[in-house]
Amino acid sequence: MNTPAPQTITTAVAIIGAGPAGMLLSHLLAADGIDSVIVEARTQAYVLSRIRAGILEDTSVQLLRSVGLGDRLDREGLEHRGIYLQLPGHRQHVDFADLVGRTVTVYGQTEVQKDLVAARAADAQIVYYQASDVALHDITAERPSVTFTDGDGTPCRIEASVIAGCDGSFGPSRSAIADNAKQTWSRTYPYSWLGVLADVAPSTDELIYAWHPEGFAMHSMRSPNVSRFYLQVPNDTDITDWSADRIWTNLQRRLGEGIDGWTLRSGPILESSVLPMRSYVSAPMRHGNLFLAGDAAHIVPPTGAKGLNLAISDVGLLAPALSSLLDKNDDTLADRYSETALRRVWRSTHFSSWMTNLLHVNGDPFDAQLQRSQLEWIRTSRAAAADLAANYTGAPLADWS
Ligand code: RFL
Ligand code: PHB
Repeated sequence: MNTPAPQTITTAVAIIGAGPAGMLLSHLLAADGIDSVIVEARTQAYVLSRIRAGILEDTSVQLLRSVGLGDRLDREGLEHRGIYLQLPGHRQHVDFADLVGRTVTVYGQTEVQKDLVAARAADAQIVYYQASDVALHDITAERPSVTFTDGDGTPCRIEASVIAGCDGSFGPSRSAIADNAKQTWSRTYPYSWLGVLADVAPSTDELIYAWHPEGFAMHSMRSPNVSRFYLQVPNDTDITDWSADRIWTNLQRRLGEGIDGWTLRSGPILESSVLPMRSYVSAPMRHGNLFLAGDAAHIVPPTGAKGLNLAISDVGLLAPALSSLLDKNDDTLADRYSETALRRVWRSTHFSSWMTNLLHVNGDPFDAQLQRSQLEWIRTSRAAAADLAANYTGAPLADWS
């Protein structure tokens, strides 16, 4: 039997991955009149239901607003002027708005993805969901291509001017760059997070990050009616060992210890899972005509709330670079993309790692004293608090160009 000739699709930018990086890149390119086609391994329903990040930096909010994605975000997003940092007996508010004049917004990654899917119809973006055998070819040639089998089993080939690898940390894009053409750095952490989504109104007005001798705990939220919690757990934790009762008891103890009169509201648990923590950077973020963005190039532990924001800022830098390359044949920004994006990536990598080391117990009593001292320092030194605030809220993209 003859193998059928692949169906050929021609576009300017072949994007691999319909996560926030891929979908937003396509939307930003469409605003500049640049065509793109997205290839995604999963179904749309699966992509829209993944519970992940929940906090948008000021820079991310500004970027989403500037490209018509601000309506629901402005209506439903919860603007927070700071966070609470806690030691047993002390809950301290770090007021970002006062310290650095910037805020953050609670708006789940699933909501950002829904807005991007809604915008897709207007952009006439094409997304191939449930694609398999996705492979990149000729990434250093003038016309690279991507082959895959679509959801109906038809072999397809996208011919493009450039490929954007937005396929997360396990996708094929980063591996398409030969080992001798890239450098990687990584760190694993000796603990994980148990993440819990609960159908209950938050018991706090802003996020609580709590250091506790039994392990870090965090109270986040998704909306006025839905709360998100995290507990530090050992790396080999089996989720079935954590009953609802055990989860609520631990959250109440770690989040409430010594805080007079504060109680945690509990409710039905909608989802719970164990998330390992890793820092990872691969450089450069461009090889020939392949550009990497988001988790395809870097992973941060979630403590600093940077993963989604880095995906957004990468494509905020990449879209104008590709537009001037493809529209005006001007490669100045494209040539600078990797260096510019990596400066921001390393800042967030440092901050995420620093926040993680500050708040998680590792069994070493000396480290515990250093952590307590640093938390005390943030409470008493405006300069230390302002440093945290500047990093947490993120600098404007223009500051990195
Ligand atoms: P994504 O969101 O992983 O999207 C990549 C897309 O590529 C698709 N893909 C492929 N498509 C075609 N062919 C292939 N062979 C493919 N292989 C993969 C995937 O199906 C997916 O749709 O990466 P992107 O767009 O760079 O966005 C990055 C963010 O999603 C990520 O940084 C954050 O969600 C990280 N993260 C969290 N960040 C936070 O700030 N706070 C959190 O609480 C938080 N929780 C999380 C997280 C990441 C998680 N992952 C990746 C395991 C919880 C989890 C479980
Ligand atoms: C979340 O709401 O999922 C979240 C918020 C802040 C973080 C990490 C996760 O630092």
